[in-house]
Amino acid sequence: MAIKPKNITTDGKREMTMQEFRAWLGRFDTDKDGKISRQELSDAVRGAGGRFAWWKCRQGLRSADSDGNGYIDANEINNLVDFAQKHLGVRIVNF
Ligand SMILES: [Ca+2]
Ligand SMILES: [Ca+2]
Repeated sequence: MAIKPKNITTDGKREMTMQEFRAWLGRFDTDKDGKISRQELSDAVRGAGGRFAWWKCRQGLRSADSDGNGYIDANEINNLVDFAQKHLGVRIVNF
């Protein structure tokens, strides 16, 4: 899946707003249920470069999934921001 990088910072991170981040994550919601499952998150990580260990993904899911149902839903996407900035090569900017 080709992601067109719009803004790449000097350290190689992709800058996006929270809105863009949600939209970007939405592309990985392959079954369109509005939630990011563990599998979908793993695909997202792979799409972002693929050099990250599976357990990191699981860790990210576990820390972001505050109600522990195994899915990142719309309210929990905010929790993913930290993970994404560390492991997905993105930087969330506020406007
Ligand atoms: Ca889904
Ligand atoms: Ca959840």
